[in-house]
Amino acid sequence: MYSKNVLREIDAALAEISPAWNRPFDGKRACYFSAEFLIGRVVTGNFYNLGKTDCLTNLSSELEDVEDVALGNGGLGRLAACFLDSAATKGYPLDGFGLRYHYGLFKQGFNDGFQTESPDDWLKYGDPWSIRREDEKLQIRFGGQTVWAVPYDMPIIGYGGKTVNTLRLWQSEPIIGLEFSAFDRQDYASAFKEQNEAFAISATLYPNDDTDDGKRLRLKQQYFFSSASLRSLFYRHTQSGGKPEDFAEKFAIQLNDTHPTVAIPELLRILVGENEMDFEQAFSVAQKTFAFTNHTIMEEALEKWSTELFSSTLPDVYPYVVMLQNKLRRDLHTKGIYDYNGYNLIDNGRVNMARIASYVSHSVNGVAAIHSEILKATVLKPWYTIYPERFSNKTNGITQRRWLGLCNPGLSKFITERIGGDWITDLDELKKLIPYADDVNSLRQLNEIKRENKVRLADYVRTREDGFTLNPEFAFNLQVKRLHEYKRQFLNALSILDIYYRLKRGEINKSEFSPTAFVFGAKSAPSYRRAKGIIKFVNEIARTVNSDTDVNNLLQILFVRDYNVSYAEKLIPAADISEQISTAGTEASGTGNMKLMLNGAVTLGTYDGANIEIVAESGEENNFIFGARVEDINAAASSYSPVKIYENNSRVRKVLDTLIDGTFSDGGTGIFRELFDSIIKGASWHKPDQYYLLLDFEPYADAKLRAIKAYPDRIAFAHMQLLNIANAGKFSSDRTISQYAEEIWGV
Ligand code: 26V
Repeated sequence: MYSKNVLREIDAALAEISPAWNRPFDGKRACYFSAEFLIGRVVTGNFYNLGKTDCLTNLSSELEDVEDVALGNGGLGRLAACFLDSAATKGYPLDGFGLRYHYGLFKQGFNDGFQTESPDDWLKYGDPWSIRREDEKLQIRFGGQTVWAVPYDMPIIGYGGKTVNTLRLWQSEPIIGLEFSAFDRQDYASAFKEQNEAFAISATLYPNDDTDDGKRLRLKQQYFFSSASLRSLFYRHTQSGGKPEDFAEKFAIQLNDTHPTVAIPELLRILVGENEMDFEQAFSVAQKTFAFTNHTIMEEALEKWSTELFSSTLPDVYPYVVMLQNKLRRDLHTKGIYDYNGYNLIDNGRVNMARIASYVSHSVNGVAAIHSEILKATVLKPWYTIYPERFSNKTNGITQRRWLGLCNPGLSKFITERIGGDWITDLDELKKLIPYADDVNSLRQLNEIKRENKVRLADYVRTREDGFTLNPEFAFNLQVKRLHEYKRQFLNALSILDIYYRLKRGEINKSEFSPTAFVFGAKSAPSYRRAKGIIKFVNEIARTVNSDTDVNNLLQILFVRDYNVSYAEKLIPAADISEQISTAGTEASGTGNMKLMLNGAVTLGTYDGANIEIVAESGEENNFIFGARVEDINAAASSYSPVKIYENNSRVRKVLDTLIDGTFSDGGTGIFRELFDSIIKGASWHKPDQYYLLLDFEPYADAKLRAIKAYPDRIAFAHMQLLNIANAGKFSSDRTISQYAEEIWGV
């Protein structure tokens, strides 16, 4: 909800930025095509960037009532939002293009510890930042269906307000004229059916970020926004006198994962089919236009569409996929390659989107150093073999405006008092904090700021989590991210249970153990059974431990409800320990790890994704790194036997058995037995313990205890925390976006 005061300030802000937003620009622009933008509260970010910090303080409680814009699932969508902020701040001409979902990511509730979902009706109280551009709407055709694509433009305001870029989100609407005939015939059923089918295209964000379910509606969404975006750019280009063959000189298009990759054959269709360009030239224009970022190596998430589905949904586009496939074979022949394995764009009756993107782009990148190497060595190896010059790494980043300036005013002030305020637009400035890591007064102050953030969080949690009272004297251990087996929240849960039983058995001395609150935040895809089982398991452990007076002066466990960007802004500034425990080689980068580092949490993590670069910057001695590396896992794989570990390790047995011995109840769903089996037995579609929880169990438990035992030396711990903050400069998305702009887009 927007209060009158907030709306008045928004109007003032819109008036203030209007000249910058409408300023004509005729250089090259970069375009970020993304199915997701996970922005959070637009109003707070804009007030911050416009320097309206007085509004942020004076209207803070009214701003709490404003809905998040949650048009994304997790890391990929949030990265898109950080990039927009950074580009506008650095003055790069970068616009975002995506879908205006009527419902964003579902809101999460709990019922008896199980996740429930309800719709995110974010438009209920209006969308004061967006402008509907009625005059720029377009018709989009799918086989037999035609719908309107109506653009809504949102200003993206850089810090200081000098550059204002645009986020253009497309909304689908029925073409009413077509349906009047049905009404005339009094054929209401078919008239409404057409209407609903048109609205359906942009109605909801798909909440799974784990499996490619190959649904027709999702392909329609992808084509809908990709085609509309491309055509609006092409129209702008030719209207201002540009020639079709010069398109790539005016626009660089970054494909955020494969979701917008259908833009590639669509551009070929526009150039060849509508502008009579020859195919080879069109290919060259497309290749100069597009660049591709991969965000996951998880096989299940790599998009492949059945040719039947693709060609029936997009009959005008499919022929260009076939033409690409034919050209690819010719290209391979000139290179002397006749084995198409790993290359076929249409493979086994399926259109492989990552291959199309790798073929028709001039740039392919991963999102952290290790991930980019894994891409070259595995998933995209054939493409790296023939086009090595295309491949590069662009380590992710986060915007320090939202993830420090806005969410942690106490720490921001601490920093600015010591090194000035230039870090807001130049995060490498934080290095100047290094000397303060040995200044006891500063470290005491840092601890005091953490404490205040914990108190603030505890107040918030009390109102949001049915009176649950976090103890701000505890160390706060945080694992916040989407729920996935590869991220291993289950391992975290098992390790907490292990600590609990060892405390009770006296194996861990209570007087040596420092009180710790374990906080989880995560949404599971609604159809992801095991992930939902893990949520229930954590909630069951929490109920037992929190009510056990033997230990509840030492342990607290909380799974927060409906973790989202705004909740993250409260949780992250209060964290001491950042759990980043994915199986080595599975987390492409992670970006929550960077937010936590920047807010002074030490990393308890594996050698995976950007964790590797994080500890390279801040020092292994200032973090708690453990477990198998990618090479270790590859070496262990063939002989790995979780059953043996289970049989030989009584601690492992004790905690795993709670799933099947009645210690905890899964409400008769059988999901706890399934979780147990996923480790011990496997299933038809996976090996037992495919994410190597038991392999890392002991090293993890040890590292965790070391971190917990380090906490009571508050000065030594704050020293590590301050060195994490001081060395976080690399992880600004300002750095990342400059690399994209200079090394890929040429803007
Ligand atoms: C995947 C899929 C698969 C098909 C069905 C719909 C759907 C929707 C979203 C996704 C996203 C998966 C990719 C993703 O979010 N990757 C994350 O990207 C972050 C930013 O680069 C990175 O930090 C995380 O490590 C990575 O998991």
